[in-house]
Amino acid sequence: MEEIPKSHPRYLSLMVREKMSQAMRDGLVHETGLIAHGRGEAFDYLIGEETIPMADVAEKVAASALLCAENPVISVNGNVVALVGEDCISLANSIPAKLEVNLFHRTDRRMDKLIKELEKHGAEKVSGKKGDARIPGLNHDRGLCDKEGVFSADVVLVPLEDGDRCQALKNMGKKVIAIDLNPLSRTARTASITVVDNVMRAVSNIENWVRRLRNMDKKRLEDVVQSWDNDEMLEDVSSFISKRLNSLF
Ligand code: PTJ
Repeated sequence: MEEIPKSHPRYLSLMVREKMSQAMRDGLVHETGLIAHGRGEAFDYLIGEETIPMADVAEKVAASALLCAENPVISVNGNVVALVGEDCISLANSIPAKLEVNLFHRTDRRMDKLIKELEKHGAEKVSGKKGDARIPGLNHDRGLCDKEGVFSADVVLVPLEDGDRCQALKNMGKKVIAIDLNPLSRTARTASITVVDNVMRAVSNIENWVRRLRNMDKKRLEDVVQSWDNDEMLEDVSSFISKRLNSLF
């Protein structure tokens, strides 16, 4: 890795970029994943690089939905494994939920590498390799998933999803929780619950909520999920960003 002086004002962000570019050289992250990361950085800048109140509430609702689920699955791709693979394993264990690798740019080689990477960090069972089911309406490889994993899930957490797959999963009747820093993306607008936060903060914060809510009455958790208005939250995020920008100039 390139030497980055700790005194650099953007030290953390530069370290994350180094991590992503190394993960690309290792074959975990697809090269276009770096572009997606840059877009994420830009939106993170706009919200102030911290978990905003609307995201914290969405993380609470996401935790409630995951705790109420019969068959929850966390679907991960290259960027997510590179940035927060360990956090995803920890969250999956705490719910408990299944972990599945689903790729936009799917090759056997990347599937193997990503599954191995998660296993190296302690994941016991990672699905996705079989690809014995297909999400209806998605002809491309990104429609492939495991019958016992994403295909049969009732609630799917998809950090960094693409809009088409998010819609297709919803068409299957699933509750989709997306983590996406871009509140304008199709994914953000399509998901049942959108967390407008960086996966590097969001996944561990969802787990904090899981721990806090674990013993709450299931009916109350279901009420929290039922009363969630995703469109209203997205409007609040957009006015938060406008006000923040106006206050800076
Ligand atoms: O590993 P693969 O083959 O599945 O490919 C993954 C990528 C990311 C390349 C693929 O899913 C893709 O092209 O994604 P998009 O459509 O560019 O969407 C990425 C979205 O994630 C954008 O809306 C970004 O703003 C957002 N994003 C990027 N980094 C983060 C993020 N959201 C939360 N946290 C981040 N760190």
